[in-house]
Amino acid sequence: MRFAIIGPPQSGKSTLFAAITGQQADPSQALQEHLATIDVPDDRLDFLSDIYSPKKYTPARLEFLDIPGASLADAAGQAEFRKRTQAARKCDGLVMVVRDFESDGVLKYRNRVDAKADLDELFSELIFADLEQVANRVEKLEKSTQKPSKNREAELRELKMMKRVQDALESEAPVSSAIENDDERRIAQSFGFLTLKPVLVVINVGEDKIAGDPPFKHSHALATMSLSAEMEAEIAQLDKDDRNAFLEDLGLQEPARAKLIRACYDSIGLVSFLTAGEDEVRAWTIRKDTPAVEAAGKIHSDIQRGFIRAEVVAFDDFKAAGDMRSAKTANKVRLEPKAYIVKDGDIINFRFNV
Ligand SMILES: Nc1nc2c(ncn2[C@@H]2O[C@H](COP(=O)(O)OP(=O)(O)OP(=O)(O)O)[C@@H](O)[C@H]2O)c(=O)[nH]1
Ligand SMILES: [Mg+2]
Repeated sequence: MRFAIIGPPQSGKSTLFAAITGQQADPSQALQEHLATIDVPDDRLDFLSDIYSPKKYTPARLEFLDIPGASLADAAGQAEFRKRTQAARKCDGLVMVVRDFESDGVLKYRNRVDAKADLDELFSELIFADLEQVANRVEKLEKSTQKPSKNREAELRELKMMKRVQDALESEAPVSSAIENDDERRIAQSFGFLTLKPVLVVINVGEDKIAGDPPFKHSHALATMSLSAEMEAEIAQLDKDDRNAFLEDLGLQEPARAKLIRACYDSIGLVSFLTAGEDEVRAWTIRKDTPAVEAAGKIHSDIQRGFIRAEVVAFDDFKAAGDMRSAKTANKVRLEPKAYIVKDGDIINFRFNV
């Protein structure tokens, strides 16, 4: 699962990328895309790890792609933006970064610092880009459905949907607002529409403003966070003890990066179930509402095939009990059938027989 980091030039995207990945930004590579795989921070996994001291520790993972900005102020910049944003079409979600910090050393996009206006402009641009693509598709389908063919029925259905999508975009609503069912979602996804993807907005604020609520929200965004990318990048460079001391000084519980990464994970409908033992403590990524028998298949097809029962304890119950034996004594460990819907944070031991 991959998230694209997009936004106007010099808004702090690469700085945020450095904070997320813990890598140092390399100014000589500022004009390039960067891709990195990161561990999803998970306190539950850390707790289990302290108990089991496993040989292997395997958290859930996400990928982030840092895309350089392009000015939307003129046609050449817009064309460049379209070109650069192609890579985002293959991503599962978007992180939009806009600048809300003052700094004389950083070139001002459009000669101003106006995060809200930058965000509106960016959303409009994504809508235009999708609209262009939809219009092409509609034109093509209108032609092809004139003639009889074996795909005609399916094409007529798609045309109907694409026209609905076009109407939505023309009234500045995102593609996601025009999708009516899973089939349509699959079709729309295959086109990589940008405004179909979940969006998280990051308002890159000055260090004096990190504590407050975000100064504004956008109706198309799933979540909005304000943070200081520069400070987050510095925090990411500290070792664990220094980091905790630093956060405590600021009155923060955790770095904003952890919250952002988890929000990304949630936004695409993913949850984790956990397995724990001396060999490995591990988070497994599944879609929300996945039945136990399918979750078992994530680990191994044999476990899915020979599924008998899932031994499940919710993480919070496990934590309250302190260990597996106490959780069992307290009747917190349940035996669940194939159809049981796995919850985020379930610790599972699958019983199977092949
Ligand atoms: N004061 C301050 N400066 C920042 C912050 N975030 C980034 N900067 C600075 O702003 C400049 C641009 O940051 P980048 O992260 O390279 O911005 P970008 O969005 O990747 O820029 P492009 O890739 O060119 O579009 C750098 O000099 C950063 O050090 C911040 O939170 N506060
Ligand atoms: Mg950059």
